[in-house]
Amino acid sequence: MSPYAKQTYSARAGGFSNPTGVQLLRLMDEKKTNLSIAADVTSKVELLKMADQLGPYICVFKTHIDILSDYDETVPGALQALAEKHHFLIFEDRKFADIGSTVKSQYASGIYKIASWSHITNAHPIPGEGIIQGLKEVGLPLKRGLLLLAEMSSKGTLAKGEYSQETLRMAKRNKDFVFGFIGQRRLAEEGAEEDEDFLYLTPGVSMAQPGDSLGQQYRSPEQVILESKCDVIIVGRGIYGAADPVAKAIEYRAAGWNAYLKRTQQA
Ligand code: 5BU
Repeated sequence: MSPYAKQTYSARAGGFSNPTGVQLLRLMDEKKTNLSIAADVTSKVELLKMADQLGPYICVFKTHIDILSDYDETVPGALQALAEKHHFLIFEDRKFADIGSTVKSQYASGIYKIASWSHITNAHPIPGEGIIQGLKEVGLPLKRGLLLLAEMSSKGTLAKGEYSQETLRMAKRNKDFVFGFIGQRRLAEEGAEEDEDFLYLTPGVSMAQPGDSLGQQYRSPEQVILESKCDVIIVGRGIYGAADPVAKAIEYRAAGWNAYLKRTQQA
């Protein structure tokens, strides 16, 4: 097994240089949760209500801020206050994918000014390493952290094989800013043992459905944490689409946490 997957989250914190990565690893053990909610709602009242109600059970609150129909500049401040109240990190799932110079402006400026409020964001490695450099120039002075999209959960994704391998190599060269991946399994360089630790955050998680009608593919918390050795389960409709989202969040949190306990207790 991966040498890192056997260790507790907080024990792994020492191997990370990015401050957001360190903070996330510690808070997961403190709060006993590896659950992230994908808060894909289109109204700010619903978004903030979700952050307040589910905040106690999650480590990361994942947003798509550009789907809000009624976004205004009070939203980031309100989200940050809830992040402090409930002790979670905010992850704007922006999926940057342009040249370094452009993503710098997209991250710092525009209506959303993502870097000013989101602890974590992510980027496709498709443009090459300049995308990391551009985002880093904005994010690192603010102590932000970046995830690279190594793999996707959707059917037919092109992010696989050598693409994912090169993504891992890019991350290794940028550990000051890149602390992990969006992916479906832990990665090691082909033919080699894993020699550097990263966090793996994994969407495409449901305990009820195998997928949706638009290519999403789901796996269970056990498959993600125990079999694929990922670290954080990201759940959207499985929680906020339920009749009682708080009760569902408690269920997913327990499933994710128990899988983690089993994994770390394995010899
Ligand atoms: P769902 O309702 O649990 O299917 O939502 C999944 C969320 O994760 C949604 O916000 C997607 O944008 C996001 N996602 C994903 O589903 N698969 C991926 O590979 C990546 C992000 Br990257």
